[in-house]
Order: sequence, then C-alpha cells, then structure tokens
Amino acid sequence: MRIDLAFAVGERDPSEFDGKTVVVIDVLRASSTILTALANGCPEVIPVAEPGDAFALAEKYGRDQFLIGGERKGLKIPGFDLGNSPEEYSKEVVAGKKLIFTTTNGAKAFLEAANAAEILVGAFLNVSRVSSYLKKTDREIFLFCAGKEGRMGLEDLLCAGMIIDNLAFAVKDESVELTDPARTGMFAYRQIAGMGQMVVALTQTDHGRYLSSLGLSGDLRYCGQVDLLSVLARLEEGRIVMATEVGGP
Ligand code: 3SL
Repeated sequence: MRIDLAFAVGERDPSEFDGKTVVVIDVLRASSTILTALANGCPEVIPVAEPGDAFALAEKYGRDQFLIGGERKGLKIPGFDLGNSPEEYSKEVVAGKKLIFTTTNGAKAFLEAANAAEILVGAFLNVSRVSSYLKKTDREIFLFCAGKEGRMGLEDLLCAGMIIDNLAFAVKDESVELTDPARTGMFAYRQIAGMGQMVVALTQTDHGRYLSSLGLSGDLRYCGQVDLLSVLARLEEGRIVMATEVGGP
C-alpha cells in the first residue's frame, strides 16, 4: 500500500491524482459540511469553483430545484441560501434537496482531482469509516488536504495523519509505503494523539483562530468530533453522493 499526501490545493500537478483513490480533506469546513448535508438527507452535492458557476448552474436547471451553499472568507455569499457552517445543513433544511456548493479551497480540491480513479470525502467526522474503506483498496492512496490558499492547514494534516495511522496499524507498518509528506502527516497526528479532544487542536490552528474571530467557534466544536458520522461519500460524475461499496475495491 502506497500513500501520498498533498498539503494544499494547487500544490500538485493534477495528473498526479490520476488512477488513484483520492480523499479530499477539508476539516474546516467544506468536507465536514458536505458529509453533514449527505447524512441529513441531501441527495447530492455539486462542487463548483466560483459563486458565478453556482448561480449559472442553478438557473440552467431551475433555481427552485437546488439549494446553493458555501463561503468566501468564511462568510455566506450574498444570494446564497446557506453558508459553510455544517450545522446549518440540518435535516429540516437539506433533506431531499440537491445542493450546489462552492468554497475557497475544499470545493476546488474536488475539481482539481477530477481524473482520479475515485474521490472520497474525509474529515474527523467520518475518519474511521474512510479508513476502513481504504484498508481494502488495491490502488495507491492520495490524501488531498485542501489547506488554505495554497498553504498547509494543520487541521487537514492531522486528519490525514489519523487516517494514515489507522492504516499503518491495520496493514502492518512495513507494508505501508509512505511518501515524506504522508509520513509528516502521520508524525504530526501521533504527536497530538492522546493529548485530549481534537477540538482543542483545532482551536490552535490558523484557520480555527480565524473562524473563532468570526464568531464561528461552534463549528470547531462540531468539526472536531471524531466519528460522529458513519458516512462514506464519493464524487460520481461531478456529484458527491453517499457511496455504496459497489464500484469500490
Ligand atoms: O476553504 C474552504 O473550502 C472552506 O472550507 C473554508 S471556511 O472554513 O469555510 O472558511
């Protein structure tokens, strides 16, 4: 089993994802929001790059057919139905409603990795579910941390590191080939594992501090919950949907 890791959107040539099982990780907050929406009955999430793309797509297929959600600078975009706080995506709001979604980094990661063999959604919320799925794959694994505007985000690295740690335990350390970035993620996670709740680590990250400054520290508490949702989500033909194991390894 070979595992690589990208620290941020834009860091790798997109061809590096080809043929691999990619996990897009944006703990704060795109991955956490997508997983929550799906868990609460949203049938599909369509990631798009820009707010203009979201409006154009909604107009094309009927504005009343979709919710439009996402953020810029952490805040809801004017004209959108929802921002990027996962707890906005409750059953009452999203059940049965398709979602068009754009965020600064996370949504773009799905588009950048579009030619991968398979693209999954990873966050602390579903870390065990993703890890157990990955244990069964024969493909190379690529943990794609969304980061922040081209730079590493510690929250994503820790989540990727936790997945790698799970895999290394399950598969026997010697048969797991880790690239240097992947090993860095594992070491970072092992350094903080057992030091208390994940939310504490999230409050110390750059982006966690930024969200707190916007009054969004509740999102850190939510996104720091390990294994809250046993959800496996996969990008299929441009839409992120709940994955059945069919089509996987
Ligand atoms: O960059 C992103 O994709 C967002 O998840 C960032 S934020 O937490 O909504 O600011």
